[in-house]
Amino acid sequence: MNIKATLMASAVILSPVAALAADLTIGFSQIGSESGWRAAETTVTKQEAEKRGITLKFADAQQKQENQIKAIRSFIAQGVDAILIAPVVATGWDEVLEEAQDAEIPVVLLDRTVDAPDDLYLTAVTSDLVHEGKVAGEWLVSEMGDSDCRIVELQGTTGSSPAIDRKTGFEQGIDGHANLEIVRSQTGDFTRSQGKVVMESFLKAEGGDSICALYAHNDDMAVGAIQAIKEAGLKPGEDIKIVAIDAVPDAHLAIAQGEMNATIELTPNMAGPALDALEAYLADGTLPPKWIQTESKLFTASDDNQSIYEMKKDLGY
Ligand code: GYE
Repeated sequence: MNIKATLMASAVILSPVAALAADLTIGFSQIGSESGWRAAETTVTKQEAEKRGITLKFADAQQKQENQIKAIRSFIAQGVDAILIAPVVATGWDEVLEEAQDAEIPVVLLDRTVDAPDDLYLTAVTSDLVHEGKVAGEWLVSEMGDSDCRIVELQGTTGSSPAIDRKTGFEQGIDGHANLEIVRSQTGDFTRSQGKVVMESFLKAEGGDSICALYAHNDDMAVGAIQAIKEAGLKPGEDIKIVAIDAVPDAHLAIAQGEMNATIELTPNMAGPALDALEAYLADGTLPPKWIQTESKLFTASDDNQSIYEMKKDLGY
């Protein structure tokens, strides 16, 4: 039903944007549920759509790009009004984004970016992924001073923009401090289980006593690594310093318990800014900036992590 018919039929006169939102159908191609943060993003996205009266068609790709591409093509065939994509990896999107463009369906990227011309999407709602890594590196520099520190790194999903950018940023953060050295770096695919397995291999290869710090591209891998460190008879947060990213509830709990040292917050609410931009664009063609940046905040033991944990634990992580 077109907007005018909707307005004429409705007894209550809505604002144009509210009326528009009440009639929108949006497809959301979500990566999967590899981490607590991703689960929270899904929860919040569904809440933000419901708040606006938007019909959300949700597709879980189980971490596979081919499933995302299939879902996007299905959304196009259904004639949705817009498409949200959290792209699992950075490459391989040009063709399907061109198909959405040809169908005049605007696309908004959530939490990750793609290596494609930016005229193929309306905007990207993400944090500054390089900055997050740099903040983590600079925190470790401040923590270690002139002491030598052999670092192991758990990378995110290979080929994803957060894995690429958070690595780059961390290296920038420790640049110029020769006493800090990354001695092992491997993907844990953003999951707790893989974080534990890879940390076990690091401990076996290096020997627990020679590892000073862990930098994990997300908290879930860090939480898995904490288990491995404990099982090796070491004290996480003391024998091995741990810094990660997301600020999920369990990271705040681990910091409160002295088993982790720092995390950088990533808001799970990328959908709010995304849907605001889409509603404005669909209402009157307002073009948003190509990048809508979300905040990044460092949390350490000096914060009231127990209270933050209590506040965050029921938010859908
Ligand atoms: O840090 C992690 C999730 O794409 C930035 O993906 C996001 C990352 C987030 O698996 O928990």
